[in-house]
Amino acid sequence: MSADYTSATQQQRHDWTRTEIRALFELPFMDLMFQAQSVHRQHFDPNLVQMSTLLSIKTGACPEDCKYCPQSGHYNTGLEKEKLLALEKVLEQAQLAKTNGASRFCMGAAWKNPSARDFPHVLEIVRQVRALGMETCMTLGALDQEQSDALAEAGLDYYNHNLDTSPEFYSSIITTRSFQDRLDTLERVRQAGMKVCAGGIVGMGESAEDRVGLLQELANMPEHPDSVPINMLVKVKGTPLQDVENLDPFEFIRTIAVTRIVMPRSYVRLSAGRQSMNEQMQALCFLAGANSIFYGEKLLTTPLPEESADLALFAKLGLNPEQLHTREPAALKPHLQKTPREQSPLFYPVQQKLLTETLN
Ligand code: SAM
Ligand code: DTB
Ligand code: SF4
Repeated sequence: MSADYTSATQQQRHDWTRTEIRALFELPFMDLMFQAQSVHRQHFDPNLVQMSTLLSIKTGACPEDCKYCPQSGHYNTGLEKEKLLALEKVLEQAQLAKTNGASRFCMGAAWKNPSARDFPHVLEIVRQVRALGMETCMTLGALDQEQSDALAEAGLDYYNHNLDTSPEFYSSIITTRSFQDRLDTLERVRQAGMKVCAGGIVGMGESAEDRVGLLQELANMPEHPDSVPINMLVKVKGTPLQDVENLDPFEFIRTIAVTRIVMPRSYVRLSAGRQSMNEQMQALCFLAGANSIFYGEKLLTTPLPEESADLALFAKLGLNPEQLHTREPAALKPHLQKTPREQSPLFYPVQQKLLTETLN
């Protein structure tokens, strides 16, 4: 029988062994879900979900060769490349995201690292998005210490930089940088005082042991990442992983549950791949301890579920979007509040504490 990590006295640990993490993955599904939900309830309101909206501020032609990525310049995915977006365009999208109920605006650029030429523009984007009253997140590739400090100074709240997979599988997926390079950037981000967003991708043909290895690396960093995105591979035509075998959905749900247990206070994001998941699978991910999603029209280049579909699911489950800096439900715009379920006498009225006022 594996250890029970549900006790309220469990501290954040940084010494997880692979044997312990493997044992969690191998628990009977019901036992794993119970442990994950019990841990989740010690630290979070189980009915609140943090919502982030993504924008690609520089698209395609990336010099890195990540085998999963539609934006790598090494593969022909038919993606339309775009230069770094003008400030006004970014602000327009950030305002829209805020109006639609997102509390964090995440901006991604297909770079190996930001250039000296583009960097001042990036800093200005951070300052101005922040002035709209949203949390800011960026993912721009590798950073040196000076760049990390400047981003923190400009007011960037989160930096996203994923470990993606286990150290031993890493070079089968990416050859243009190393696992250690990723750890080094994350350390600089932490030194600069920004919050860390770091997670990975599953469903790339990795072994079960690689999923164990990824979670061990994340959990044993000097501090747990504040936010841990767990991406299910979106198979994009033209990438080397376009035909990789599907991962069993239960294996994905188990990955979310184990992430919740080994990093009990981190936001666990049910990240890429939701478009191919049905409502029941997403509900099991929330039950396993996921409490954050990407919400909006698209991820970076691939589509997300319709916003109305997400809100309909939230209404069915009695989930609410989390409001910025508080762990209170957010006030949704009235046009987003009515769902078919609420209007139908066929369903029980699930208590969803939606407020009536608008966000602005
Ligand atoms: N270029 C920066 C970097 O790699 O850090 C930022 C952008 S990159 C697109 C951010 C993350 O998106 C990757 O680390 C990866 O985890 C995820 N990602 C990219 N393509 C994906 C795909 N097809 N399916 C799932 N996740 C993906
Ligand atoms: C993360 O872990 N996933 C997001 C965000 N961080 C930047 C990106 C997912 C990208 C999926 C493929 C695309 O849309 O291009
Ligand atoms: Fe470039 Fe990031 Fe895509 Fe890798 S994941 S190819 S670094 S945009």
